[in-house]
Amino acid sequence: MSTPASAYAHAQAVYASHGVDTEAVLARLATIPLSLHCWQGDDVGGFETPDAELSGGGIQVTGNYPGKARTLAELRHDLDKVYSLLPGKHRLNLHACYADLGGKKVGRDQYDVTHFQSWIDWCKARGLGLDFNPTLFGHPLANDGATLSSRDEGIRRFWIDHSIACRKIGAEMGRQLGTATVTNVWIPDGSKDLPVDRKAPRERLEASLDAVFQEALDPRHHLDAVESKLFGIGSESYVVGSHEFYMGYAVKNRKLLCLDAGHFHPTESLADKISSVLQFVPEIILHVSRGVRWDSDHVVLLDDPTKAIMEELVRGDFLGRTHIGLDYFDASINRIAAWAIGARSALKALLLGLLEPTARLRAAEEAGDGTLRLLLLEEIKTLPFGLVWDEYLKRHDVPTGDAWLNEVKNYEKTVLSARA
Ligand code: RNT
Ligand code: ZN
Repeated sequence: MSTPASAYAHAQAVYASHGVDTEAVLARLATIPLSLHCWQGDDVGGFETPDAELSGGGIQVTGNYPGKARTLAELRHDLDKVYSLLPGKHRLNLHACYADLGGKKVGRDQYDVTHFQSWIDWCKARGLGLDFNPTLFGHPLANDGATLSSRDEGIRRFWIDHSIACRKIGAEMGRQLGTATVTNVWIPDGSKDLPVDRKAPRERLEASLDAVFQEALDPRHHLDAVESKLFGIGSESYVVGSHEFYMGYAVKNRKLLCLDAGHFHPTESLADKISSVLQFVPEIILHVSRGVRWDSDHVVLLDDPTKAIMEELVRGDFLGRTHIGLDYFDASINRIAAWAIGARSALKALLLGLLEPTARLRAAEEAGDGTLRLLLLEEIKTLPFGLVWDEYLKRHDVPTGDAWLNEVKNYEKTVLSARA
């Protein structure tokens, strides 16, 4: 259903009465990229071997909805579909296990840019920036739950070499595409049951990271990030790379910190962390996700935690120091729809944040008028935000409402159903 032009004009007038210029907001929104995670398309498997699938690492994809991408070509085809459902220009977030090895067996420690040139070219043709991640899971040398913190020097060396290779690849991606690649290190290391020694693995992890980051890379092409976690499947009692560990590491070494919405106690607010963290680290990455009872990586929704994150980025003027990435994987529903629902929800939350009459709220707060502040926060919730969102989609030639569901259904009928 298309929105009559007068509907947007009405919304524009309502927001203007709150001191918000919707035209300026739509122009700003169009400049903010999401880094779309490649791994929703094939359940975090990658294509290093013909039957690659996620194993180990304590992250878990559930569901077996038909139509999963089986090859790089299929994944790219699916990505094109997803991008066509998103308003604005975005980025691609790639994991090293999506290397284009041309059927050859190559050790992860031997990866170089040639294995990713087809991705760089693909992104260049579409005007997409690239972000990157070494893959320290789904591999025999990660099976005993330790990589960069392993007691075994050979295992540590292998993952250090892989991570070094990935930084070099990331820097080349950033150079060729003319926009810095953020390479994010997340490791699954931890222990299912109570460890006696919590110290030595963390000391080894710090030493390994120092080795990984030894070579300085040009920040115009490349930025380093580290991602913490609270617990995982098989690492319930201890995670080497905890929040305190990486917060300390990032502050000490001027690295970016990656905050994943599923990686904290469920009652903690990720939104609340942003202003603290950005006081001490130069920039952050967000992994916008939705944990349900645990780090389950459900599809992102326009829910209160997501809205609070985006609100905070706007209120604190943090957008210029934040790289917004997505991190969820659901194989129980149409994967393309899952991808697009989550990304569209993140964009909606961002739009809502940008539409907030923050100046009025701030004035109430500064005047010590908590009553007015609360009243306004409630009133804002029923402003005609949906009309502005539809206008944004329309201007970017992206389907709204029913139309977009039809597109996904057509894609399922014509493309996905042919994948046995
Ligand atoms: C795992 C982390 C990590 C992964 C991706 C695939 O708990 O969130 O970011 O989801 O690297
Ligand atoms: Zn994450």
